[in-house]
Amino acid sequence: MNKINTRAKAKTKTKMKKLRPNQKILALSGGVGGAKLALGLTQVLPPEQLSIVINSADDFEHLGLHISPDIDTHLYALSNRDNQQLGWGRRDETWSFMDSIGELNDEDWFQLGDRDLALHILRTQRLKQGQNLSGITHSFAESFGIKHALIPMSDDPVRTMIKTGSTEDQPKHEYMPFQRYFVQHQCQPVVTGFHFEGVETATASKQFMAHLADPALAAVIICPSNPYVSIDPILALPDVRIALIESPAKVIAISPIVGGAAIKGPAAKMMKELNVPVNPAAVAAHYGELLDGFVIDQLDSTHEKQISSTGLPVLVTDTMMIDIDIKQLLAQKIIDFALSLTSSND
Ligand code: FO1
Repeated sequence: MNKINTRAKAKTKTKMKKLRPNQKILALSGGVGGAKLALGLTQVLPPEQLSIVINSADDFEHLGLHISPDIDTHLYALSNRDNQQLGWGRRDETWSFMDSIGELNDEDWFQLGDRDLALHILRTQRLKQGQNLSGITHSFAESFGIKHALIPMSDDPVRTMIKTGSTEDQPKHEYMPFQRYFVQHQCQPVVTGFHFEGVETATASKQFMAHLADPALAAVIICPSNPYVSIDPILALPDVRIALIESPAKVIAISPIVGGAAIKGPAAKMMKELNVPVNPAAVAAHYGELLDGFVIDQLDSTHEKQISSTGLPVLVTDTMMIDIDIKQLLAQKIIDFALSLTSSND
């Protein structure tokens, strides 16, 4: 090959930066959408290079049990135990416990499967014994053969409360606990705001803050979870937002809104009710100065200009994680995108 061709070839071949062995990545995740990308990331990065921080503000006490839905969704998704139809709970589940709860006319609006029950009972028992959510989650992950660190955002109680507006058939609720909104009322109430009870006095978990302070941290990936009720509780913890802004690590978010809708859950409905345009640009604006890069689906390529004109680099790609290969491919593209943003001497 003559000189010119070699030079031309060199120019076109974009220099793909590889994650150096000592560099680390932290994912911030919430419900189902987040867990899908988290799974893809675990297929691409070894445990020593990827940890996952999970929203714990969906937690609640129910039938005397401490339930941690987003943590459990990740425990199941990352150990191939998840119920792919429901998006939550376990596959091959049975519901004898719930049948008995129904027979006894007690609260059966929140479905607890017989297999799923074990996590809630053991978590409640261990919390009573003085263990914290981080330690309990670590031991569950180990028992399920999960090698990557699953880190609750906080070991202190933080509870997402939904502020609902009043409509003709719905009296004005000041605040409704998240699971009542999401499950009992099937996300029907009109949302006018959010409150993360306890977040001001909570602290981010030790492992979470240690990762944010780690000079080896190269990127923070905000997974495509609901910005309001899955990611904002994490960002609302004291010192988290400032740590992210000051960290040299590149902060990348993936839009959970594709083609004017959320893949799963109430994000789009909430945006409509909050008079926020239901598009990726509005999600990027929601995260604001925190971001170094933003990933949108090719369906929304028309929004690329609007976002990049604010100075925010945009990656347009296929973000519909329909199977494990796409999850893995998307994970790799996001990592490459994050590394492409680091200046050459990083
Ligand atoms: N979601 C539902 O829509 N209905 C349920 O009955 C339900 C039960 C449930 C039990 C355990 C668990 O870990 C999650 C469960 N979820 C249920 C999902 C849960 O409400 C959501 O995953 C999160 O809180 C939102 O991300």
